Amino acid sequence: MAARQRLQELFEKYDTSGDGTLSEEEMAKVFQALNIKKEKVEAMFKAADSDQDGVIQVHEFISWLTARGVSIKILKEREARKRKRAKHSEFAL
Ligand SMILES: [Ca+2]
Repeated sequence: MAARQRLQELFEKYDTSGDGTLSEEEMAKVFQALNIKKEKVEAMFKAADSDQDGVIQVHEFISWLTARGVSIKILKEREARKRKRAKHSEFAL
């Protein structure tokens, strides 16, 4: 699967409200997955929100992760671990 498509899917997964953007609340989950410290979250969010409208659009999300050299790999591994843990849950994503 192309990296971009993978990131797009990731975006959609974290967009729990399904409104096509990631709010600060939704991004908090991304930061959590990346083990970003709480005190850095605000600066990180601002860095990602390049048009500064207070939400992260999909292109912002993709270019932010790409610019950070993140870590589809890291996220993938974490996802895989999470999936393993959630294996027996009927509602696991
Ligand atoms: Ca934005």
